[in-house]
Amino acid sequence: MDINGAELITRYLERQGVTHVAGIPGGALLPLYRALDDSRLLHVLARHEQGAGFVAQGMARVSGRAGVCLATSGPGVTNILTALADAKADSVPLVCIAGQVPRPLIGTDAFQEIRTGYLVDSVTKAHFEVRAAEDLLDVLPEAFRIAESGRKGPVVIEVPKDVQTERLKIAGLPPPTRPDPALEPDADAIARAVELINAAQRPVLYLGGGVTAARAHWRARALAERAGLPTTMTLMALGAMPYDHPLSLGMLGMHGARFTNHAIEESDLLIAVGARFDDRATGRADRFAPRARVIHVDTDTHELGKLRRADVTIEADAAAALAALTEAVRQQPRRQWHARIAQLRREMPDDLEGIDDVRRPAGLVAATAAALGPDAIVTTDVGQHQMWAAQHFPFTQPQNWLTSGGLGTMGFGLPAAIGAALAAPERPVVCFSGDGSMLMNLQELATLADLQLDVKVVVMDNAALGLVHQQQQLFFQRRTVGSLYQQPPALCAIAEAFGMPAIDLGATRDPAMVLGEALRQPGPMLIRAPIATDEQVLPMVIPGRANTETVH
Ligand SMILES: Cc1ncc(C[n+]2csc(CCOP(=O)(O)OP(=O)(O)O)c2C)c(N)n1
Ligand SMILES: [Mg+2]
Repeated sequence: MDINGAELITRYLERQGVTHVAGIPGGALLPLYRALDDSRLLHVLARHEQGAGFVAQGMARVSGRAGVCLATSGPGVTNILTALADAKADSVPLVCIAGQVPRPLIGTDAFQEIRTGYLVDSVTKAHFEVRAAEDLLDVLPEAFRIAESGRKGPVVIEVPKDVQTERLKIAGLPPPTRPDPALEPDADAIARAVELINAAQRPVLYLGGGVTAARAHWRARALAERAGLPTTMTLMALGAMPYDHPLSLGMLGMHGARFTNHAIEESDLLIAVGARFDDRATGRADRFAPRARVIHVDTDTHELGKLRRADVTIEADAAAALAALTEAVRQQPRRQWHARIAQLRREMPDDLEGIDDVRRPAGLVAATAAALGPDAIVTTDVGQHQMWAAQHFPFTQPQNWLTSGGLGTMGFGLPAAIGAALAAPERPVVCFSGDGSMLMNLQELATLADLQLDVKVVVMDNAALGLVHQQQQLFFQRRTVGSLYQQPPALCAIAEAFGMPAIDLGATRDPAMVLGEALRQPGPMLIRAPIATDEQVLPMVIPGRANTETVH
């Protein structure tokens, strides 16, 4: 067949099963956009390349397959960097196709020329600088293989404009790519881990985002139930164990429940699966689970022993390792340990203040969850609202929870919600945002209005960069520099100006009823929820201290 480089890209993406590409056109990508018009691929026109990157992330986090985004050379690439870095930090599979100036101009400071490879190197799993159309035959499958194999992540393919128009004759398209087979665990390591689990008196299963990424949550539940393991989750793994499961300890770390952090403090064995001992989860590392031996399961060998020495390391896919452990461990009721945890839970009950009042953060999250039901997909931005959603939304499925955990990127929530709704059009999607984060990718309201997706954006408006404000109040002598807004924007009027309906819970006498009605209405909606500026996310581990030292 006789095609050009751009057509080769679109034909391959179709073959690979890609349905949507999110991006913004520009000079260096126009041949590819010409080819899109002849393809079955649906183009999602974002309003900023960072938004396009997060739309692709939303699709990827829900579907488990690589999301695809497009950015033109120069400013398109610099704009999309944050979304790539975010995908790297949270191990989200992405393929970003970036334009580049024509080959003869590379290295001449041409219009919109940038050294893409140099820029993206530290925030991607791999990047390819294509210099001939026929190289795409190898690069395209390889990019998807790398993005979706092992520890997933973002890959950039840089394609000069004249490579997109270069004609070539090919016998056929490369076949679609499958990820590499999952890494199987070493039998000796499993045997040593099983011995430790069987002998432990106070074990805790510690699940991270790797369990969600591997869709291994049901295997984690099976192991926990067989071996009687109380189970805690990082922010990234919420839902891996349903919130109301008797073995669930909920979230650990900086804003985790106190009894959870205390249970970990008392544990004699930590079984970490797809978790990387991030400082937000561990608090002061040398005081995290100080009496515990450690079994560490991860598909990425660089994580094993990186922050905490492990007694047994298992380099393997989470699902495969959990299956092998479940098959071999002894069934144990562990009544004493469970009784001790129940006692800790009674002594340090969850802070449920405001849970029945939609004008308070906890109540707003709980009422939203009740109205949307268990199938809802939740995205968040970054700040207090993110932590309130994490603490109070009753998660039962980890792939329903999309949050920027590793990089903590304000502006993630809205475009990720758009991507989630594209990947799962039959499901309700809600984005919990903050008045600060909302402004970081506000322009994507236009994308949402175009697409008319069933996405509700609940903005907790506290006229503040609340999480920063809280830390200044607690730890910086109340010097609230730069965290309070003088002139809060009229968010509902803004949404309406973008062509979206909006309601203000602050302008009604019955916010609970209005909220429920708004959430049940199909299509997009912005819901403004005024929140008192002095509301705090509690408990909170004092920065730099052990997880048991909290403000609460
Ligand atoms: C892009 C980016 N810039 C700065 C920060 C630092 N930061 C973390 S939370 C936060 C405040 C977020 O404010 P808002 O979205 O209103 O959420 P709130 O905490 O008020 O609920 C800031 C500035 C960040 N996480 N991301
Ligand atoms: Mg705020």
